[in-house]
Parts: sequence; structure tokens; C-alpha cells
Amino acid sequence: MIYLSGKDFTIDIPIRVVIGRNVSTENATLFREILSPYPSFVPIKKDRADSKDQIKAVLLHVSDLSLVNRETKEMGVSFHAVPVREGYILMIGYDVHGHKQIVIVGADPSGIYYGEQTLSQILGNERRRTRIPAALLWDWPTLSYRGIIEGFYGKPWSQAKRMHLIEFCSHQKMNTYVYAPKDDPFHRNLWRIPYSPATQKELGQLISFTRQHHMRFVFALSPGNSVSYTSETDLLAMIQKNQAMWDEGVRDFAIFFDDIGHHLTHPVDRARFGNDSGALARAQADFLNQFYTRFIQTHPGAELITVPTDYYQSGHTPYRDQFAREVNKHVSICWTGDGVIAKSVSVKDLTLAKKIFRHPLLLWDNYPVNDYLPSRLFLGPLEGRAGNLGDQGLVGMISNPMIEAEASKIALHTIADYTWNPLGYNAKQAWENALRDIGGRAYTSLRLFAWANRSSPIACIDAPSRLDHKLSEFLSVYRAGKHSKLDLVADDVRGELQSLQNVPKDLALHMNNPDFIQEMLPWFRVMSKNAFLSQVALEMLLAQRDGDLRKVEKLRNIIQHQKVDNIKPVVVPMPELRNFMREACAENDRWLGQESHMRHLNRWFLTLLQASVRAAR
Ligand code: 14T
Repeated sequence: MIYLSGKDFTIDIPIRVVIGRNVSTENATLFREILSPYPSFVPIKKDRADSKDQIKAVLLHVSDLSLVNRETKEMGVSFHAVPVREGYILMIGYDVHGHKQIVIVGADPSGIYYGEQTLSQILGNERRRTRIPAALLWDWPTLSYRGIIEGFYGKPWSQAKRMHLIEFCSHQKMNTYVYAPKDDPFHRNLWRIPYSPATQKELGQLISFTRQHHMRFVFALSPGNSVSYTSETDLLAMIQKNQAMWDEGVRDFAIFFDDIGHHLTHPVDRARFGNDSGALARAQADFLNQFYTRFIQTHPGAELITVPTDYYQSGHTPYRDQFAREVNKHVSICWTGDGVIAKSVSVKDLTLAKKIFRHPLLLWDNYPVNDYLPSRLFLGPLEGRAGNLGDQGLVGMISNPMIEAEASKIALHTIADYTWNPLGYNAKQAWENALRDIGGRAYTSLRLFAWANRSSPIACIDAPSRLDHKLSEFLSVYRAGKHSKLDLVADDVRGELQSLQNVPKDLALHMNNPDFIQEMLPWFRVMSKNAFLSQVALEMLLAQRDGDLRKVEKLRNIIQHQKVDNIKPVVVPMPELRNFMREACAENDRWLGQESHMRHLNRWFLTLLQASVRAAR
């Protein structure tokens, strides 16, 4: 809930910081950091007498009731409820005496942190603004689990990439990072083997980093390819590997059974659980429950999440029914919606899933993951998830990002918006905000690039792009033979193609994110090259109009003899450009055909003429 008072609030006098009781040192430090760029920032701890020549900036924990009451009363605001879990109240305005105040009241350390993120965003990211809107914000999340899962097939992210993304997610008020890289052998096939001391240390650092950013670190193992569900040794291995993570500070654990065979492979397991269609589910449930009682229940504060083997089918299966019946009811279950990549998730889908799984439900959203199509980027917003899934009992949503961590930020920014407030979510608006926030000074270029890569299995492509429109206009004007108008349209097309070619350089110069540029190189290369070749195709058609055979042949040669790049992944050109080049070459074939026909005719006519001249002699 946001109320904008309509008044301006200028930061033109010293800021005096007041930190209330029960506010963590980390929260307090961040508050001072956010305000410190202002030249006349006065860091003090105790609440001194008010002064009209200072802006009072107050940071409070909701349990500090007397101060909370005093500050809210002074701001002329009456509250009937205190902020709830992870929620906060942010007041920027004037107290009853007309003195300027900024007050954050948080429900808990995360709530305070989120209030600080909002304040920081209002104050502006690159350079702090001195004039901001006076506002009253009452803000809390709808979904309890909001975050990402490193769950793709392919080279796992580096430590640095993970940290960048975790920091980013925490700024967007997400609170969950699930560690489950399919191609970390120690996550799947070697799940029993402890991490080497060096890797364990690195993971430990990542875990602390994640928790410092108010994010849960969920440690996941996928034992399904080799585990014997009845083996005490395997259960102990599971407990030991997770104990090492508990010791590093992990409190959220996951055991995943996705993408494995549907049958029990160990004879001992079959002997105990049978070989019917519910056997696998019974075996997994038993393993999960044993782990639950022997590890989760003996570790206060620990939670368990799972993914069943039937995680994407629609409707009941014997496996699912068995799984739902037998797994401990406190274990949360992930499913991906209707299909592995759900085009949409409706309340009907959720209601059905609730009826089937009968456990707390998390949506494992396979957007924007691209491991099944690594040549593509999915840079569009989250779409097609109903606004009221939260009210209907969805506990959380975890997005599986692209292999390209930095490029995933665009979609993740919109997913963070959705998970915080699904009812207020507007995909177009969220996308704009994401592009502005991430693009910074390179916003226009990032928007062009994201637009070119917005199509995906979940996107409903709406209007054709401006580029598409201009290219088809050029072709139709050319075909209609409106030669004088053609130059005008050609100028427009050149402009569009030139901006595409400028995108990589602009992003490199102004986005301040070398990792993003590095990830995007294959796509940049293909986009620039094809924008260039499209421009050649355009000049070729203009030369045809002018009847300049030598120029036409030279330009066609450039298109025909383009070098084939040998970079991975193999990226396909934008469809608009590919179509245009194909059409232009077809026009060119036709023209060259006519041209040679004419030359042929000319030669024939000349021979005839010469013959008749000879005959006349
Ligand atoms: F557990 C899941 F919810 C899940 O989605 N598992 C994988 C996931 O790790 C992967 O990134 C994603 C996208 O490729 O799809 C799942 O993996 C599959 C799904 C299939 F239907 C792999 C192969 C399939 F045939």
C-alpha cells in the first residue's frame, strides 16, 4: 500500500540518524550507508531533542513499541496493525510541527532490510536525489518463499556470479537461493561423497553471504539415480552431507527426485516396496520421512523441501497419490505447473495441484531457464501466472534462471515483483522497471536488445516490432516501384539497423557490467553481423533500382560469402532480419535473372543486326 501525499521532500539540511532498540548492527550500518552520501549527514546513536534544522531519520524494530507509537503519532499517522513478517512501514514526510522525518519500522531484520532497500531505491541508485516524494508505504510480501534455484543442466555458475545474483535478488526483496546445479557431480551422482575441504569452504562463504542478505540458502541433493531407499548407509550418507551444511549455517534442506527413472532399481528396494506404479513413491516417502525424523526434527529450525519424480504431469497418477499420502505433511513439495515449462499457471492448476499433493506447495517455475535451448535468451517478463495464486495457498515461487546469470536479471526483476505482490503485478510495467533499473544509462539499448529476445515458450508475442514494420514497408515500397519514396524509407531502416549495431558498444560503455557483456558476446556478434548484412541487402536493392549491375553484384557477393562463425552456443539471427535478407536475396535473384535475360536478348538483337548489315552489303 502506498500513499503519496503529493508534497515534495527535499534533503537540504543535515540528517540525524536515530537507531531504535532491537535493531541489528547490520541493519543500522546499512541505514547509515544509504544516507551517508548526503554531505551533511550526522551519525548519532541516541535520540536527542528534535530540531527543525535537521532531518530526523529513524530506524525501528516493531517491538520497540513506545518509540514506534511516538514516531507514528508525531507523523500524524494512526496504525491499527503492526507490520507483519518481512514487512515494513516507510514514512517520508513531516511531523506535526512541520519537521522533516524519515522513519522505517520493520517487523524483523528482513523487514527492516526491505524498508532500507525501498528507501535506497527512492533516493536513487547512481547519485542520491535531493528531492523525493513524501510518501507513506505499508509493504509486505504475499509469498513466503521468493527466489531462485540454480537448477539448470550445464556449467554451474562461478562463486562470483552466484554472489552477484544473490545480492541482486536480495535487493529485489527475494529471500531464497536453492543450490541444486544439475552438473555439480556432488549434487547428483556423487551425492554421497563429501565436498573437498576447499569446495566446502567456498560453499561456506556462499552460505554466509546468502544469509547476510536475508536469503535462505537451501542445500539440495538429488540422490535418485543411485540411492537405495532401504539402505541405512545411504540414509547416513544423506544425514552426514547435510550435517556439514548445517554446520556452515544452512537451515533449509531439499531432496529432489526429478528426472530419474520411474522404477525401483535395487532388488532390496523392490523386495520391500513392491514393483507396482506406487512403489517408487512409497520408497521415496519412506526415505524422506526417515530423514525428516532423524535429521530435520533433531535440528531446531530446519525445514525440508522435495521435488517428486512426477513433478510436471497434469492430474492424478498412482505415483502422485501415493507420494501425497505418505510423505510427512510438513515437507513442502515443488511442482512446475502443467508441463515442465508451464505457459501459464492458473488458480485452477493450483487448486488441482493442492488436491493432488496435499502439502505446502512451491512453484518451481522453469522460466527463464534455457538449458533445453541454449542458443536462445529469454529476456521478456514473467507472464501468465495468475494474480491470486498467493491467496489460494501457494507458499512460494522459485525461478530456475538461464545459464547466463547476468542476463537472467531482467526476468528475475519481474519475478521478484510478482512474488512480492502478485495481485498488483503488471508484466509490461514490471519489464519497463527492470530494464530501467538494470540498463541504467544504457536503458534504450538494453530495451532494444531485450525486445529482440523477448519471445519464449511463455510469452504471448503481441505487436510486431518497429524494425519488423520498417523492413516490410521497405520491401513493399520497393516492389511497388515507388522509387522516390524508397529513399525515405531506406533512411528509416538504416537508422534502425544502425541502432542495433550500436547496442553492444553502448551496453559495454554504459551498463557497467562486464560479466553481462561477456555472457552476451555470441548474441551480440550474431545481431551485429546480421544487422550489417541486412544493411548490405538494403543497399543492394537500392542499387538494383538504379540499374547499377556492378554494385549489385559486389553487394550480393558480401552477403553470399559471409564467414561462418564457430562460436558456442550457435545463435540464430533475429527472425525480422533473417526474413528481410531472404526476401532481398529473392528479389535479387529475380532481378539478376531478368538482367541476364536482357543481356541475352541484347546480344541476340546485336547478332541479328550485324547479320542483316552483312546481308545488305
Ligand atoms: F525438478 C524440476 F522441477 C525440473 O524442472 N527439473 C529439470 C530442471 O533441472 C531443468 O532445468 C528443467 C528445464 O530443462 O527441466 C527439468 O529437466 C528436464 C525435464 C524434462 F522434461 C529434463 C529433461 C526432460 F525431458
